[in-house]
Amino acid sequence: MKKIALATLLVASLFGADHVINQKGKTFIPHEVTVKVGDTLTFLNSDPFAHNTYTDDEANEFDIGMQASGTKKTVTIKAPGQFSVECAIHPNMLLEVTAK
Ligand SMILES: [Cu+2]
Repeated sequence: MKKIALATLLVASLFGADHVINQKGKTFIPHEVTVKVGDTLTFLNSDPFAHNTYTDDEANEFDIGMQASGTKKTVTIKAPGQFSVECAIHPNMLLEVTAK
């Protein structure tokens, strides 16, 4: 499974753009992003505590789990649409994604 995930990541990095979303002060920076299918979102945690970023969007569903301070996690955009990304720990955090 790890090899498949790595291969997916490599393909995405070859053909899609990466968009870095910082998490700082319990805020996604930027708080909205427009991407293409195949692009990646890299979530950087610049806060001194954990976040748990996820979306319930059916086509692009992901839950990166507990993300420690100072770490990065990357997800790939799989389908077009508009959806919200939230944090399971901090309900006021909101990122609006438009995927084309
Ligand atoms: Cu959070």
